[in-house]
Amino acid sequence: MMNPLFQELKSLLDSFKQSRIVIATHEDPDLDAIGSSLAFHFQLQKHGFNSMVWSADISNKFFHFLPKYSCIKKYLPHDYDILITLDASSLERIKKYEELKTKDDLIALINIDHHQDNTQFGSLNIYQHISSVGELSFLIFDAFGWELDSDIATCLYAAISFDTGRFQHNTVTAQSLDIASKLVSIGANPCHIASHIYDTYTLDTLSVINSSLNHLVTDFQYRFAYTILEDPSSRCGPEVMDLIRKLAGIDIFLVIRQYDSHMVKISLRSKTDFNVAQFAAQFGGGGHNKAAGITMEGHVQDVESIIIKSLKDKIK
Ligand SMILES: [Mn+2]
Repeated sequence: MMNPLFQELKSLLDSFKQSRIVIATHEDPDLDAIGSSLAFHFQLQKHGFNSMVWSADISNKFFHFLPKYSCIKKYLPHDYDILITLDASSLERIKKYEELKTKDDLIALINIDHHQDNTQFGSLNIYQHISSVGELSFLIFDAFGWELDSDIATCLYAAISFDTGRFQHNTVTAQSLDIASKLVSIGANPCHIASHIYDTYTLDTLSVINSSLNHLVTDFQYRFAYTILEDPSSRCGPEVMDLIRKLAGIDIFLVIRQYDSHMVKISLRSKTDFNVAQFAAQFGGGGHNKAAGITMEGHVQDVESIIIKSLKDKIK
């Protein structure tokens, strides 16, 4: 028997075959966000729907390996009937969400996500505690009997492998690997995809990493470590986090990054039961137990003292 929420989505789509569908995802979208959005778009088109992917701030040039990547639109169409959000824990997480039609003006707002702090903002909410929206999308397509092609498989594989840190995070299950294996047999190329995701450093990237390592602060008593990226033009937060979290004897990692002249972004990772999403929530942030983020106004130095003091209080 089909999962009742999947069934509800299927019935809804079947009842509104002529509807115009917009697919949206969170700001500063990652590969789970974009890969899942494209996969949904391709499936909807194959099944006769009028769909499009909208992202007001799509910019990452490393996503170009994704099939038909350039079909993503930066501008919302004048009108549409159904909104599908993917990988967004709240509507506010979507860049320019103010421009979106509200639930009441739509046939449906379908919220598909895997963040534990999802606010259930949709008229239909499909949440699963699962590795990625890529994995969840596979389950939905599978339940619908919607066959995958190699483009869709590539998008979903990229989404899953990215959100699991190359199948290393504790969210990886036998099911994740089973799905990844199926995606590869349909045409996803793990080597090709991994190389496009990870072999992308420039000399600038290496220089930012170098300086962030030089400024690494470690506290082996409280078992946390962090570094600061002061230059807003350096967009290497994930690369720096990837590296510092390999440090043994530390459980909690932070990258505090000046995002623009007045905004700071903080990434948090935990290797223990310390819940970084809960910690982030007190500063208006959120995410998962082991990976979360905070956005705060101010300068990195001010934010640093507030966050680190609060972190130490919490760990105590
Ligand atoms: Mn995700």
